[in-house]
Amino acid sequence: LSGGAVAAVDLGATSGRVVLGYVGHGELHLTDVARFANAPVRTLDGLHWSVLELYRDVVEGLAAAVRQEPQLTSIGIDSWAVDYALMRDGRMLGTPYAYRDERTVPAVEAVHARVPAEELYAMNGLQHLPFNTLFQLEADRTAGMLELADSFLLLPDLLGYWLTGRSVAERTNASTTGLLGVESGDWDFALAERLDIPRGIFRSLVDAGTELGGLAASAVRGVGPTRAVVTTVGSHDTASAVVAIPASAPDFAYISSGTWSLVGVELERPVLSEASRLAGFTNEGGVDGRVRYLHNVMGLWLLSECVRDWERSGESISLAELIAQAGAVATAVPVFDADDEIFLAPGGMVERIEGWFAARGLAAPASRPELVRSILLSLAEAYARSIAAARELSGATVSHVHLVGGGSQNTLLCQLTADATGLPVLAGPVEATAIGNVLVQARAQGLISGDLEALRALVVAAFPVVRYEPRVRSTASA
Ligand code: ADP
Ligand code: LRH
Repeated sequence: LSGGAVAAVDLGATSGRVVLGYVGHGELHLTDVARFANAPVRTLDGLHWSVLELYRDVVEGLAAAVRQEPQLTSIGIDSWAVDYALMRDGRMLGTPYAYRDERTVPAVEAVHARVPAEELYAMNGLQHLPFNTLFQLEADRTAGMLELADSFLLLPDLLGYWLTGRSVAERTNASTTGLLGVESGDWDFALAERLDIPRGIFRSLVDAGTELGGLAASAVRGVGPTRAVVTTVGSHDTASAVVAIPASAPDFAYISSGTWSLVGVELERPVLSEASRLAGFTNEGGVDGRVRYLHNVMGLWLLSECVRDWERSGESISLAELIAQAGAVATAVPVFDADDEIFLAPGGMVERIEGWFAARGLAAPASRPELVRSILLSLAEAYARSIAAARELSGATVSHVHLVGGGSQNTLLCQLTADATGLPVLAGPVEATAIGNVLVQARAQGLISGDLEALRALVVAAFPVVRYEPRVRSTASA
């Protein structure tokens, strides 16, 4: 094992980054190379991702990485799940939709009419989310777009294709499509046939840690000459985040807290019971064949959309100040169901939260600090419910909670989570996703070795966590 440098491209629904990771000789060290904003664009036909802009940002970020580290060995890409581009003869057909687009509303009904939700869960093990890829493909099918396509590529696979010319389907992210057999880990062609999705559009599956090859000439023009190869990682961002949980014992629950909050446990085998389906638990594919048994909680999206509302009216908002003010609220605040699907679409979040209370004849939070506290408390309670359900449904033992991602910087959220779960919360690292991305490609390239526990031991040593103990609950702390 020689040690060396790799680049992680991590695209979140609100921002993307390119990070250099130095790995080897027992060390793990990350430095930021580029950060860029990401937001969907609404056009006449719906909500889309600006993927060309993302690709340009990625190429510019990689160019900076190669300048900084000419000996760069490898590049790995992860992003949010489920979204894809339709392709024909190597060309992208139209601009990919963003998962919050509402075109899947009729598609959900159409899919369930062919394959009832219970049956679907037995096959794919996924929490029902209206944007799971199979519903989006149904919307494309009825729009006549699917018949034009010869393949579909999830977004990290699309970027990997543009960089190398090789088109594959990385397995962790493929598990979020709803078209991967939960037991087999392979495309479920029988299910696809029932949904009239042509077999030919599925690319070959590869595991995280597969070398795709060097950069295509078109990519070298932007990145510059490099010997680095593109290596698949847990290309579903949550899969990469779970790799980098700084766990030194197996009895943990995790919360990957960013735009979404993904709350659950790691298992060796899926849980496919009816109770699990009804509780909204997903069995996503993890790196090294682990199962990410988790529930999608609406996440800090609730807060960032409120901030967007306030900023739209010309105010400039400091997140740190908002959190400090919410922390100083001494009276009890009301909580709402952070899981309610009414919060999925963008825009008008303050009004929608107030509307949630009004629809139930309840008083909404009376001031902005109270609203922010209410959001964080509602999230903490949703986390606690999900962790309790994960334990009960899977039989997993949980003695503490790891909270990673951007949300781990929110000290109030971390404390409220400890209080609501009654468990110690270990917060950090903030960049767990990029770290997991770095570790998996570094292992594939022979810079490090070992199972997930060995990789996590490196994270434990390199990224100290902040510990929050549960406080005894009182009205004033609610
Ligand atoms: P994603 O990968 O989904 O884009 P991140 O893991 O980057 O999400 O987390 C983004 C979230 O982290 C933001 O919505 C914000 O609420 C939170 N966050 C970012 N910076 C801070 C900070 N300094 N203090 C508290 N919260 C923060
Ligand atoms: C988090 C995430 C999550 C998916 C959602 C679409 O970024 O990948 O795991 O459910 O985005």
